[in-house]
Amino acid sequence: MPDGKCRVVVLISGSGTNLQAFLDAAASAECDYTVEAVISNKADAYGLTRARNAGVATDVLSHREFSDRESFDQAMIKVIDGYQPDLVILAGFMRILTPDFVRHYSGRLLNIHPSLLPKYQGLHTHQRVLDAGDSEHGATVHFVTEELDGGPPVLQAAVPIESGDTADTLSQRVQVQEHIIYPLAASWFAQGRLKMVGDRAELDGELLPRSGKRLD
Ligand code: NHR
Ligand code: GAR
Repeated sequence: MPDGKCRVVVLISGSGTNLQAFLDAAASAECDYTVEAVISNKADAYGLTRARNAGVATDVLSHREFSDRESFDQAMIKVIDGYQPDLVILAGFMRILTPDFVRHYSGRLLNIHPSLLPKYQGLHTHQRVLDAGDSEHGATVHFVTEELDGGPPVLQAAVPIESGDTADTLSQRVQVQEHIIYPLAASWFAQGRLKMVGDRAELDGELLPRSGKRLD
């Protein structure tokens, strides 16, 4: 990054609407990052089509072709590092990553999780929020550490829960926010303003709250 733009590699497993938000942002000349490659563990992920349409390199690495998580992750590291990324983005990437992988990219690995962390770590967050009768929900961008969904939060946005919401309507409302906060957090990183310091995120030299900065 000292010279030129921040090089981003995006990992996906599915439809890639968050990936699309990055591709759209990176298409602007003022953007501080470039999407160098999109890597999927699923050959039929629609996000691969989004990448090809944007002229971005793609790779598919199926976890099914590896005997264990360690060998899959080591193969991923080889492919990812071929693009010399400054930042690696998980965008609906659905495989838990090994400690070795996470350490290799420590401080330059971000995820977006569909809940107001630290609430609702893990899967099926929208249904769990409805079952609990909460009045708000949201999404959180966080640095990835060995602790699943437990790395330092950076930025979160909340949405109200409305009567009649289903997991589907709620997930659509949350995704609108995801597409705003994720490219924003990446641009902070690309500008050198966002860092992981120990178990906290730091923006412009100041520690962020333990649940990250809240976008209103
Ligand atoms: N890896 C580490 N080490 N730490 C995190 O915080 C991670 C991670 C890998 C992915 C995304 C995460 C989410 O935002 C993420 C964060 C998948 C699972 C999961 O259980 C859990 C959390 C997340 C993503 N995956 C199953 C597995 O066995 C497979 C599920 C499937 O294929 O549908 O890997 O929620
Ligand atoms: C996003 O809503 C993201 O928060 C969530 O998957 C969706 C991916 O959508 N991530 C997880 O649930 C991780 N376990 P996308 O492929 O359209 O960006």
